[in-house]
Amino acid sequence: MAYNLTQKIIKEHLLEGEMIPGNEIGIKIDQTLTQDSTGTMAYLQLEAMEIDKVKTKKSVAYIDHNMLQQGFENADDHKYIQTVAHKHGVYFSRPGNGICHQVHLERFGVPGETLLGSDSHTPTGGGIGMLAIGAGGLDVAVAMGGGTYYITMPKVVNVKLTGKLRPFVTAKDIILEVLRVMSVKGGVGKVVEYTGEGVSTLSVPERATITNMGAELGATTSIFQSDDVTHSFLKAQGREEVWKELKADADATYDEMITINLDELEPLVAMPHSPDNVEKVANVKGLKVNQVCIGSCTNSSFLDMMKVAKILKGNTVHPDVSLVIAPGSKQVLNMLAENGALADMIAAGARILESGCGPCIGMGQAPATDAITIRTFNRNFKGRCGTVSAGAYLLSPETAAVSALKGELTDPTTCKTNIDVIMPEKFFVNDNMVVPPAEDGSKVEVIKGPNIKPFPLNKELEDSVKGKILIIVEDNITTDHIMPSNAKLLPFRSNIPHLANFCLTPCDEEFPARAKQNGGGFIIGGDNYGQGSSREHAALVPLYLGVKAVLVKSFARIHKANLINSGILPLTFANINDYDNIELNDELIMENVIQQVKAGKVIVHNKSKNTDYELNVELSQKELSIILAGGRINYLKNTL
Ligand code: MIC
Ligand code: SF4
Repeated sequence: MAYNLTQKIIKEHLLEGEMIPGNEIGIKIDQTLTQDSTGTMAYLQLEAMEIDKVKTKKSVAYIDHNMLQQGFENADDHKYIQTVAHKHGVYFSRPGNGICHQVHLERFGVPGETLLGSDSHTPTGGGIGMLAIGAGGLDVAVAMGGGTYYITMPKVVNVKLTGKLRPFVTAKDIILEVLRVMSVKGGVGKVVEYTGEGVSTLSVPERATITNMGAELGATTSIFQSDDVTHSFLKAQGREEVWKELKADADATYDEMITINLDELEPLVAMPHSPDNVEKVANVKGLKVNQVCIGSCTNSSFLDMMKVAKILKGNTVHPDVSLVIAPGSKQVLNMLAENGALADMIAAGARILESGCGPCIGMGQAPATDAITIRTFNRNFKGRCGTVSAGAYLLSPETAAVSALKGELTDPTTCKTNIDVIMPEKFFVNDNMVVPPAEDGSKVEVIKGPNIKPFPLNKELEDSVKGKILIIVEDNITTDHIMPSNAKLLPFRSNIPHLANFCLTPCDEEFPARAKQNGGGFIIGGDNYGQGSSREHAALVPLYLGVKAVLVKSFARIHKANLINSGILPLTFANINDYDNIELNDELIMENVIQQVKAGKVIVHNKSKNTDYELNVELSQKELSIILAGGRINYLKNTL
């Protein structure tokens, strides 16, 4: 039988289930990664599971998100993660070493292995042929403990790349085109596998830009073959020995097919406020720009930075523009410093930021009121940059750099500079910012400062569930809406009670107070509810506020898994028109819940309107047990 690459890797890691799309499968996880903003919860959960030493081939804890030390909170989190990692067999990537996905690709990723990361952009690893999946912290903690990871066997979409990119048309434009075609919910339940002659024209960092931003499709992950290009990249990283060739069988089949002709692709831009709101740069050119941000896990490689430096060299950033640049890793920054490219950037007026997420997650550099900010990042949800009235546009480093000089959105293909960059035969390798775990963890003391509060635990599912509708939200609500993250809130990722005061406030300022007043209740949502980040805070905080069930038209994958792990019932309307017949403060009652949930359908009575709704309960057998137990931790305790 012929297999595509996704199926091959799944088959090699399959522990439970049948590889039929839609079926639940359990796979073995080889590697994990965490970052600091989701990591504290993941390690608190690892500790709660009483696991002494991780059982993966490699687990790495990165510090890259929560980097503005305005108070003791970040520093507390970092200290906790460093000590808990040291104790439990996890490598620790110190602040300054770079963004988790960039560093992992450079230093740790292995073609053909599975990687589970507590960050939605973990699929970056697909750029070197890993099956790399984003998940909530608890799922990652379970995987660190050697537990099986459960997913729905995905459909596989084949994106066939033909031709070759023209100068100034980039990998970012490829993924923006895929987003234009598939939309932010088009990838749910699917893996996107890239093939075709265009693949061999793309370097590993370019492939990683594409798989990284595949997260915005809602896809389980995205993947490229491991070939000569991958070999050269790993060789240049001094890691040739981990390379192996991997590709789909010649007669492999796919569930869907999209073809993109790279010869014809043009520079693209995602307009506010969604990554799939894609336009040609040529159609929006001339837009006055106030801020330009270059970096993030999508576009901060050595290759990207060199192209930017070449465009900036000998020029000056437009007087009305603030240009900030954050190289993705210490490796990248070091190489730019050594070859003079950093000096070119600084001379042109770029403001150099440390290697981390920075403005991408609103950690500083919030734009001015009503400002236009153009970014090489992957998300432009309203308010994510820190300024609700700002308009954020997503585009390539080339478009960003050319526009920073002009002061307006500019089609980069009009630029005459030669920006050819040859991939280095040897990257600068120095892993001195990675602390290996202790030989004997039993002697290591884990330090928990006062910012680190316990996480909430649910109770067994009750047979009668009632409460009020606390909020009704529209389609495509992101976890940035549910649990906003910015410079003010990110330091409190280990403090659920504090975060609770901000839950869903971008949609309704009154939500936290209403939830507290009513002792909890229900959330009503539209399609693709919970897209975006993997942060399980978007489930833990509603749990803390007493939310019992979330009733929506459809869910995004990771958020649904996080709700289940928290023991919150994820329900979908059998008849989506019912969504229109519900009002804020309506009182809902579900009786005989346990039996109904087991049967896969729940009748919800709306007491205020004296009407009934039918809701689907789409859970695997295992998820059902987790929901009945009141969440994953209770389930694990019961099964041990
Ligand atoms: C993001 O890009 O939204 C984040 C911040 O990296 C999140 C993780 C988090 O919320 O901490 C993600 O992508 O999962
Ligand atoms: Fe960090 Fe932004 Fe990447 Fe999330 S998307 S990991 S915040 S750089």
